[in-house]
Amino acid sequence: MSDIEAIKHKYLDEIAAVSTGDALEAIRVAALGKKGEISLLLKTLGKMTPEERQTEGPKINGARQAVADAIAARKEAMESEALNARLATEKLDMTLPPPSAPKGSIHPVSQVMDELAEIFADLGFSVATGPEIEDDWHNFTALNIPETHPARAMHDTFYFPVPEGSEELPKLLRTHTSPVQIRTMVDVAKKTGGSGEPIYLIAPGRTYRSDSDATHTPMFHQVEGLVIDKGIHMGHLKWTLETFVRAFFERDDIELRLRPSYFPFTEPSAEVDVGFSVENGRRIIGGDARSNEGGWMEILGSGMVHPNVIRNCGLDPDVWQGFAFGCGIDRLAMLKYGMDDLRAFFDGDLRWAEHYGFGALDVPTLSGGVGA
Ligand code: 2NL
Repeated sequence: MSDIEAIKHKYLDEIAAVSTGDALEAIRVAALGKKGEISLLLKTLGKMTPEERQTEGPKINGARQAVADAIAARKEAMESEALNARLATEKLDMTLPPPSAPKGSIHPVSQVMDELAEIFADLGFSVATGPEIEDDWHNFTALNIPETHPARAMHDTFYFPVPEGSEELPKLLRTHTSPVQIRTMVDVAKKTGGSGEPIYLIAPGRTYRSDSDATHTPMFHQVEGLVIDKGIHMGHLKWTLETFVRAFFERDDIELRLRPSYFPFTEPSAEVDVGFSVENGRRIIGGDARSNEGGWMEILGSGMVHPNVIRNCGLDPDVWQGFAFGCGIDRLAMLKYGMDDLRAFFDGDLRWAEHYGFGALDVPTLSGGVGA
């Protein structure tokens, strides 16, 4: 065996025996590095006679190529061995149960809003929304509550600061969702050039009053309803509210009682009570309100839209009449689902949300029972 053959085989043996990347790299440097044994042999070619070069050149180059190929092959083999070793130890057991993922739930207020939308959609009402930061005109003036009206004091309004020297009335956080209906009526009047068209809508959303105790939070939710059409009267109002309350509490034996009241934006105005009774020691909405344990509970305010309000929005009150009502959503949720502390609604305690919340797929439907 020539010297070159011997050198080649020495390296091939070493390469076959090596077991780490570092050791393989050391062999590469010793054989093929700048001062490697085979690299130095290649440099001797220059000093040879052409005849010698003819025979030695292929041998030396062949040895260099063979060693380089062996190193590459060994490297690839070691990498796949390492991968196989990892695959063997890091095997996933697909039969193990997966770790449980935290699951969100639908807040009772959102659930009730969805139920309201479902019930009123069935009666031909759409859902309207609007800004929570309002101006004085949409929140008060248009609703027949002029600047000096005592009803303003009843609202405990949150006002925004006014820039110094400005003559403008302060912006405010809406104290009810009525401005949404005002905006709709104004839009309809504009769109129809004052001639008007029927309006059937509910406006659910956040409202704000500077009030805080066990039954009041500074932010709360309200739903208002508005009907504007020709020949609308109190009978339509009472039927609509009765139908709504029976669908919402999912009982047909719920009675309503309308009591005369006062709101600046309705005339006449009525407070609406629902009858309750006691079943199995628990107070429930519906049943015989006139029984010993029964009684009446106020849940809504309502009335015929004041002609001034219709006129303020650009419609003719001699042509268009309507009714409106307002109701606290948080209170509806408490009554239906048995929560007793309003403040817990907005504390963000996940245990409360988990206990009272609804599954994402518990979509209210009339056929399934809106609260199913
Ligand atoms: C209550 C009373 C009520 C209205 C809200 C209304 C809206 C327009 C015109 C006329 Cl745009 N009225 N809303 C009417 C009567 C009562 O709410 O006690 N809410 C909790």
